[in-house]
Amino acid sequence: MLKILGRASSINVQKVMWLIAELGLEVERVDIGGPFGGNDQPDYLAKNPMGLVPTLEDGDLVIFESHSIVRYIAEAYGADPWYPADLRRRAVASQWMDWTLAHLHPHMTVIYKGLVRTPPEKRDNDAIENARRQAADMLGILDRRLAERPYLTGDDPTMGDIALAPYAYRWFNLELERPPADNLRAWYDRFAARPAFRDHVMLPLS
Ligand SMILES: N[C@@H](CCC(=O)N[C@@H](CS)C(=O)NCC(=O)O)C(=O)O
Repeated sequence: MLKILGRASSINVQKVMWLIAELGLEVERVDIGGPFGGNDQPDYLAKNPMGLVPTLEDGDLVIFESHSIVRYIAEAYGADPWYPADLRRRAVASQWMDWTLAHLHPHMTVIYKGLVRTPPEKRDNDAIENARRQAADMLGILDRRLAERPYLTGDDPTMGDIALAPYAYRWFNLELERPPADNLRAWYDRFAARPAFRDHVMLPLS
């Protein structure tokens, strides 16, 4: 059985758990990180030297980095469309996964930590506003992409959407100014109707 080490409130754990649920796989998840701690312990650091979550254990295979875990599970246990059979669609899905970590995640982290985990009197409002503008620009790119197709690579969701859609949940549910993005909203609404997304991503923001 797959084992995921990481707290359910982590967006990177959520991506992995959402995919596992979509595939109907059995999994054991252990609360590590955040208020649960444990990620600074030698046994955890031996598995994930970054001391971050998630970590996947599948038999004697241990890997960290959420998008690598998503790619592995999608390929090892999934099938088309999550891990697209078509090489070109797979490359595009992979491209969006990398784009997410490089260009969206850093801004969303500043916004999320600022608005959810920092009391108002201690917030760096300039940093939050700067990150909001940059995230809005990135999500504008996504919105234009989604004008042409219902999901990132075409008519079906893939591992690329798994990596990205959890940020849309946060974006649309935090108190912040959002430029119009009808295609992004329609794409997000499609996931919000899926039980697996509701169970693993649409959790209270904490
Ligand atoms: N690039 C890594 C980032 C992992 C990461 O930053 N995880 C955060 C939670 S989203 C973490 O472990 N924070 C410390 C903690 O939870 O104690 C990945 O995608 O897995």
